[in-house]
Amino acid sequence: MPAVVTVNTNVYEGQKPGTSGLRKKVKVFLQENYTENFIQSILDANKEAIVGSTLVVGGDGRYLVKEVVDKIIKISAANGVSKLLVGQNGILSTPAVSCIIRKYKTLGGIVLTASHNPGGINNDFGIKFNCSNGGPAPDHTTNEIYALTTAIKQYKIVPDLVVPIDKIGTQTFNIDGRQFTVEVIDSVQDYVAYMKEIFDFSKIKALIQGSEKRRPFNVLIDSMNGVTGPYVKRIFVDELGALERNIRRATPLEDFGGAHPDPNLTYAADLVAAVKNGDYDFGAAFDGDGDRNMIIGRGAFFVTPSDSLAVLANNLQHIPYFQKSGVQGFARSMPTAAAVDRVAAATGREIFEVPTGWKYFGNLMDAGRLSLCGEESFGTGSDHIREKDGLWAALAWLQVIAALGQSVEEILTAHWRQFGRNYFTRYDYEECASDPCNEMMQILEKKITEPGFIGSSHSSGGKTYVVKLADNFSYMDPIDRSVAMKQGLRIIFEDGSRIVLRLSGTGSSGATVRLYIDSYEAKEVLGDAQVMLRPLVAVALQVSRLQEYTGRDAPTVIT
Ligand code: G16
Repeated sequence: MPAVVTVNTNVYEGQKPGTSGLRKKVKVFLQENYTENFIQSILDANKEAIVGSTLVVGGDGRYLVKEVVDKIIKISAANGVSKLLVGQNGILSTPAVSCIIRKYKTLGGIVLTASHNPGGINNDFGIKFNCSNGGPAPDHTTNEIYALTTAIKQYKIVPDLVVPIDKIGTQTFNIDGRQFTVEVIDSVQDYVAYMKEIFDFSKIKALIQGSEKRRPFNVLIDSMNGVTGPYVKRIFVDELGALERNIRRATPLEDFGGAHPDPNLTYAADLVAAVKNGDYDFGAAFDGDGDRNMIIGRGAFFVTPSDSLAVLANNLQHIPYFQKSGVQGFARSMPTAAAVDRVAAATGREIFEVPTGWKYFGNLMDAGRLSLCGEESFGTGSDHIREKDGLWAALAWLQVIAALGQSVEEILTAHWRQFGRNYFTRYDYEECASDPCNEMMQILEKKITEPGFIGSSHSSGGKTYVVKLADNFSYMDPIDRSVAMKQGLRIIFEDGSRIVLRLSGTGSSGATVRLYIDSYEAKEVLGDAQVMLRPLVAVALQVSRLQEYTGRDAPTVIT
C-alpha cells in the first residue's frame, strides 16, 4: 500500500503568481522541490476544504506537463484530496478546465500552462490555480499562495503511487486508510457538449458546407500546435463538416513545433499569409492553452480584439445561449480600446473597466452583472465559463456571420459606420532588462502625476494632444470592494485618445513593456491604424523616453 511521506524542503524566492499563475523557465521548475513547494502551497491555501475535495488537473501539452501531473497526483493523494479529474495524457485546454470545474462542481483545478509563451526544455512552464467558480484565483488567493511559498518547510507526497494517465477510466487507491480516486477523462467531451448547447451547430455547419444556393464558407483554423488541436478536430471536422485541409497545426506538441503559440499578426504570420493568398473567408488562431484567439477575414482582414468584442456585443442575440440567458453587462480590461463601451451605451447596458487579467471579470459574472468581456491581448469570452475562450470566440463569430450573411470585413465596416471606430495598436518590447524598465515606469509615474502635467500639450505629425487625466490605474471591485492598485500608467487626452504603459505580468524572465495607443474617430473609419496612430505613438515615445530606457529602436511585436 503506497504511504504518505513528509519531505523537508527549503523556500524558493520569487514564487509569486503574475497576471495568470506562476510562469517561469522550465529549468526553474526543474529545481529540486521547486514545483512540489508550489503545489503544496496551492493545497495549503485551500486548507479548510482540501480533505475530501475533488480537483481538475490538466494542461496545454507543453514540455513538463505530464511530469507535473504526476507530482500533483502524488501530492494531492498525500494531502487528503479525495478525487482528481485528469485530462487524458494531461491534456485539457484552459477553457475546458473551467468548464469541467463548473460542470462537476469541484473545489477548483490546477492548470499547467504558460499560455502563449513558447514551450520546450529551454522555454516556459506555468502553474495556475482556478477556484470553484472555474476562474483564475483572485489576488487574495494568489497572495496567500505566495505567502505560503515564503514559509514552506515541508510537503507531503506519496512517492510510490503510480497512476497511468494515458487511458480513460477510474483508478482507486487506498492511501493510509483513505480512498483516493483518479478519473482520467476524455479531454474534449465535456467542452464539446457544452459548445453544442451554446451554439446552433446546424447553422454553422450549413454556413461552412454551403448549399446549392451558396458556396461553402471556407475557414482556416490554426491551433499553432497547442492544446486546441483535438478540440478543433472534434468540433470543426467531426461536428461542423469542415475538411482536414481547413484545419492546421492540430497536433499538440511539447514545444509547439518551435512556434511562439501567440495568435497575433507577428506570431501567427503564416496563418495570415495562408488566408491572404488562399481562397479563405475566415481564419482563426488560438494560443498554446486555447484561451486566446485571433480572427481574420477574407484577404487576411484583421479584426482587433477590441473590435471583435464590440461586434459580438452588438450581435449576441444570434447566439442561442444568450437567447436563453439574456444579456447583462459588458466589460473590458483598461488597456482595451473602448469600442464596446459605445455598444453598451447604445443598448443601455452596464460597462466595466477592470485591470488586465481575466480574474477581474469573475466576481461580476458570478454576481450576474456581466455577460461578455474581452481584452486587447486576444481574449474574448462570456459568462458560459470563467476563462476567456478562443474556440468559443471563433464559433461566436461564425454564428454571427451565418445570421448576418455578411463577410467579416462587411460586418466591421458596418459596425464602424454605426458606432465610429476606436483605432488601436499595441507595441511590445519583450524581454528587456528589468531595472531600467522599472526605473522608466517610476519616473514616468512621477512625471505624469506632477502638478502641471494635466493641461500640458504634446505635438507630433501636425497633431496636438492636451492632457485631460493622467494616473496609475486602480480599480475597486464593485462586488467585494477589493482594490487593485498600480495597474498601468494612463494618459488620457481631451479628444479621448489614450496612451497606456504597463509592464507585462506574464513573462518568465526580464521585463516586457507594453505600450497601448488608441484614439476614436467618428467619421474617418476606413484608415490604416498604424498611419492614424503614428502621431500619438511618437508622443508616447517622447513622454516615456521608452527607447532610451529599453535600448530598443523598435518593438518586438506590433498588433
Ligand atoms: C493572461 C491573462 C489576461 C491578460 C494577459 C496579458 O492571459 O489571463 O487577462 O490580458 O495575460 O497579461 P500581461 O499583459 O500582463 O502579459 P494568458 O492568455 O497569458 O493566460
